[in-house]
Amino acid sequence: EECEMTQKDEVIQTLKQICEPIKYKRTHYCNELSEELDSETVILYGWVHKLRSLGKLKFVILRDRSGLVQITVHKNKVSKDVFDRVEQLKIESAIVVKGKVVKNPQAPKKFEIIPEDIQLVSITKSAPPIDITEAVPANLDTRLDNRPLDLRKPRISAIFKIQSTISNAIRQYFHENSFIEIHTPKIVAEATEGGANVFKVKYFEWDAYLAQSPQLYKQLMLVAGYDRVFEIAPAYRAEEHNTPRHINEYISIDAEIAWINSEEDVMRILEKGVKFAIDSVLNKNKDELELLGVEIKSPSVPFKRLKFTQVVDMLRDEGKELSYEDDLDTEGEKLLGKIMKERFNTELYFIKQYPEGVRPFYTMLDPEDPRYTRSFDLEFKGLEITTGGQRIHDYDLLIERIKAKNLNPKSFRFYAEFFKYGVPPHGGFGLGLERFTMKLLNLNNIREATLFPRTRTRVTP
Ligand code: AMO
Repeated sequence: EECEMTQKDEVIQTLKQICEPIKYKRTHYCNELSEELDSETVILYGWVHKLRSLGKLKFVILRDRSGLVQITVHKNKVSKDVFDRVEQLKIESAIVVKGKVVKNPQAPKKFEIIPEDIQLVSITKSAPPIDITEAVPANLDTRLDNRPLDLRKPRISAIFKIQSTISNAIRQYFHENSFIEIHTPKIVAEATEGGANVFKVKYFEWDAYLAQSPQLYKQLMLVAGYDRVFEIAPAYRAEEHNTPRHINEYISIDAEIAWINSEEDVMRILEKGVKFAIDSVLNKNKDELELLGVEIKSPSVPFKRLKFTQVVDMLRDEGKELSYEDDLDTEGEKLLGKIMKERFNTELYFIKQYPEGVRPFYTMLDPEDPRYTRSFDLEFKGLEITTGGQRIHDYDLLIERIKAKNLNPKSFRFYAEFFKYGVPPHGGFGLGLERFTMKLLNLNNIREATLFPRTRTRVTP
């Protein structure tokens, strides 16, 4: 019994240690400090980025999500307690520092922190498998195996701060333009973008799929009379191939707009939204862009528009063999990106009027020439980042097109049925958040723009 008692005491003791309250309230983030705060006492929360010991003099570089700061620990200028604790520190431990800002022209930022108290909140239990300071480089696979640590790197977190600005800006843009935010099901009964890359899921006694796009449901919301809707949510694609541009789960920024006259009405809304997002990054993420060494320019609207057939001709002139019926391949897209940059000094441009054969059943045919469609892609530096177009809103034409694509109208009854009841002409687009981020920041792999990428060979972490 006595033994049980002491065991319980030990557990309580350990728990109390683990749950020890944080002693002070944070006053600043690292990037809010400057030499102007000289002799002020501040409290910082963060991680031990670097440690350097010169015997009686030790340096701790503290990192929080905003940046780095130097803590200088002279044996003679701090309490014995503080010095002892600094001796116990290990790289990447989580600590609280209470200290004084002191001007010092020799310190990296012209000031340093002289600590009065240091609380060891969580000491690292083993050396991190990757180097957060990036002095020792790691390959992408190793980095992704250790993604929560990789994301601690200032340069990597800069990417996701910028991504946050992008999705925020786009959400704001939609709200300011009278869009209603919607949330559509991700477990669905049919493939919308062609059956090849759809994930099947067992749904009780039926087969279902993970949504490749909110396509049919965003359209149904216009059938329902909501006029302008948007959704920012995951979409799933069972891409078999590991490419630098594909992931199996991506964030799709979708919009759908009613009462349009053609796909041009959709393109105008899209290009202004893209410009607004880029301008927001320019305004809000100067530090992050500098850290990444990326220079971006505010694009001017309208973006250049190219007809699909015109693109084929341009690429043929460069010696590429292409037909007017097939989609562009990656190489063609890249070549076009180069041409657009060289000849027109533009990185964002539309390709419109794709051939009927390469677009899904719901795409409106071009009344001028039904071999082509009222559809478009938005290209950014030689990569498609958005697809969109006008949709079919006429019931009979919709059924005809479902059949023409060798699909079964019965399977799409849950959708097509409601086109019998007064549907305005409409269109929309789907913009891939990761591809947009990747191209904006000149990243060479879409995984760099995805927090926890899902790929052919990876479902963890
Ligand atoms: P689409 O299939 O072209 O169109 O997809 C639209 C955009 O989504 C992004 N995307 C991807 N990003 C990363 N990995 C993938 N595997 C992946 N697949 C697609 C791209 C692409 O441009 N329903 C239509 C959109 C519409 O017409 O509204 C659709 O889904 O950035």
